[in-house]
Amino acid sequence: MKTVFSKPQALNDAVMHYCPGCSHGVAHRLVAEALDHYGITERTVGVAPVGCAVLMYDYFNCDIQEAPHGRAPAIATGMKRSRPDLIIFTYQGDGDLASIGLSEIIHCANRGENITVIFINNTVYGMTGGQMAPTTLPGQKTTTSPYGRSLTANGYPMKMAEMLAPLEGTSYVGRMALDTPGNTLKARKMIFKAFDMQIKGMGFSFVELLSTCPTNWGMSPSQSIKRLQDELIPYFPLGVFKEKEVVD
Ligand SMILES: Cc1ncc(C[n+]2csc(CCOP(=O)(O)OP(=O)(O)O)c2C)c(N)n1
Ligand code: SF4
Repeated sequence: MKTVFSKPQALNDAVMHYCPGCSHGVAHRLVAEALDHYGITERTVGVAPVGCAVLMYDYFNCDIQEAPHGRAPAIATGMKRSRPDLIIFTYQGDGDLASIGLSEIIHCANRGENITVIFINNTVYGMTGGQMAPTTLPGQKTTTSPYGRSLTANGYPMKMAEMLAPLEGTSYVGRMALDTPGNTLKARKMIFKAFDMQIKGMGFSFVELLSTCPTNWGMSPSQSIKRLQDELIPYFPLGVFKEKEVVD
């Protein structure tokens, strides 16, 4: 019988701990498909965040290194500089990357470190109970903004892809949503491209994935997809913000 669909080889058979309807599992799969596609699992090291994906070492068949909160880009920098033959990616949430780790990610991108960053933007701190994140939308109620995010008190949501794209060190910057099959395939293409940039030595590549957190949004999985489409996508435009021309 011909196999038409299977689990990527870069993922093992462990049952994931993510909540029903959470995007982390889909994002893991897309990264694993990229590792399979380029045949790089054996020489890839992922850097895990502090956040719900802290346990990602349980799921990937490549090596995974844990990083303190927000410090994945610094750890990844050290690994890539000492072992440039390895493929290094970080996988970070919005609390991890855009709050405590904001300085790390900006300097890493600006230095043009030849690594790939997968950024999960679900507009909250998921693991710790749904606190306001830098990406929380105006008026969004969270456990630390019970009356809704106030622009006067809390400022504007961070648009990380738009912030990183103008930096000279970045080779590829894109944002996609994990809502429909069509957008998920576009996200897959972006993730493949980001790894391809690293393989070709083009410097820092970044893919932001608009994601769901049904548990902390207080919604069902299907309501969460609708919120992603109605509220997140209009605020965080989808697309490729930068793609450097590959030079041999
Ligand atoms: C130095 C430090 N500060 C705070 C924490 C607590 N903490 C653990 S996970 C987390 C938030 C993670 O949220 P996010 O990065 O958005 O990832 P998600 O869980 O939504 O995937 C925080 C604040 C910590 N572990 N270490
Ligand atoms: S708390 Fe949110 S981000 Fe964490 S596993 Fe559950 S749905 Fe996913």
